[in-house]
Amino acid sequence: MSKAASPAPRSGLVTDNLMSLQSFILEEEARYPGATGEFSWIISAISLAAKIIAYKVRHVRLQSIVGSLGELNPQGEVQIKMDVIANEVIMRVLGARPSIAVLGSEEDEEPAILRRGSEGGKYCVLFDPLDGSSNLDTAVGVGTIFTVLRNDPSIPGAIETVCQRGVDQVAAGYVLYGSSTVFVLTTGHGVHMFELDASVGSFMLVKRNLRMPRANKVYSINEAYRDGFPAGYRRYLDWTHSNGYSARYIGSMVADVHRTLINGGVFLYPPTRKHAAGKLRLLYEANPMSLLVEQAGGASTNGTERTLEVKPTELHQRTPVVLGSVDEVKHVQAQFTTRADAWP
Ligand code: AHM
Ligand code: MG
Repeated sequence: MSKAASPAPRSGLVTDNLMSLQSFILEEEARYPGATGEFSWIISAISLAAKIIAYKVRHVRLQSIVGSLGELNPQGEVQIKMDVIANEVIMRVLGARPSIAVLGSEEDEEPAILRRGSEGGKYCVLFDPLDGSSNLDTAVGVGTIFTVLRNDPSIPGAIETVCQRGVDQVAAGYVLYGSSTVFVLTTGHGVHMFELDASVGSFMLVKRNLRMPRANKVYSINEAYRDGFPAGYRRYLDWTHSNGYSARYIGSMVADVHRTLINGGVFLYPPTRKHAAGKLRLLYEANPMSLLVEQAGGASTNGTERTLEVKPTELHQRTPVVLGSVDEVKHVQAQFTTRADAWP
């Protein structure tokens, strides 16, 4: 049904016809004559994985599957069992899609080559299967973050293939497993939000073209690390304290960025004593979130450069993160006059 033929919305309740993520992607794809549908299959696979993970996260305590396996991931952190399960679910669901060339995960040291370009591998997917999983013990929201990249068949190595700048992402998004399960997606034409309706088993569109507020006096940072932040971040915090700001920090990036997208404000993970280049990963955490934030009208920087323009050199590369409402990011940047203000 065309939009013009839609029934008139009842005031404040219905903003659009009911639409599932599946139909939304098909509609998007129809805008590109000659599209083969392969891209839609990837998003559909991610949404299937998200439904499986959402179910498992919800039952995590009942089934007593939270707990350390005692293994270390490539960053030297103890893996939590639910991370492994989420990773496995995404690998298996995406691995079955014939257009996927390379899969890269926070949980695996090396990206996995599934198909060469000559075998039909057109896309690469990088993801953090369960970000913030250490929060599962306390029932805090956790999430999956993903990015879809093109596979350049002329590049032989998997790492070189996936080390693409954020501006070249084909699509990016996250799934928040919170009080509801929310799927937020961009294919470079705005940001769209879906919620899992468990009764029909589908993600339903709840917000098309989400725009984030231009300003909101809220900052989100682990202030306990303050003494180890570069000078510009410390000055910024002093400035917020005398300018009527509030602090909100969950410690789960997907949940913190989701709140920032909806309410506005700024989310920061600066360089610290422990992590001189910041803790968060450029390719599958900062880049997808930066594309979403920019597509919603916000901004994202690593302190000296627009995050989406940084040329990565490694799959698990870390980066400082400052993202959120345009005016709030500017207030942070106003404190960076020399490089040493932003980097140790
Ligand atoms: P993880 O990938 O090990 O789960 O760590 C990433 C998480 C982010 O979700 C969150 O923004 C950050 O770590 C919180 O770190 P900290 O506890 O140092 O504030
Ligand atoms: Mg993570």
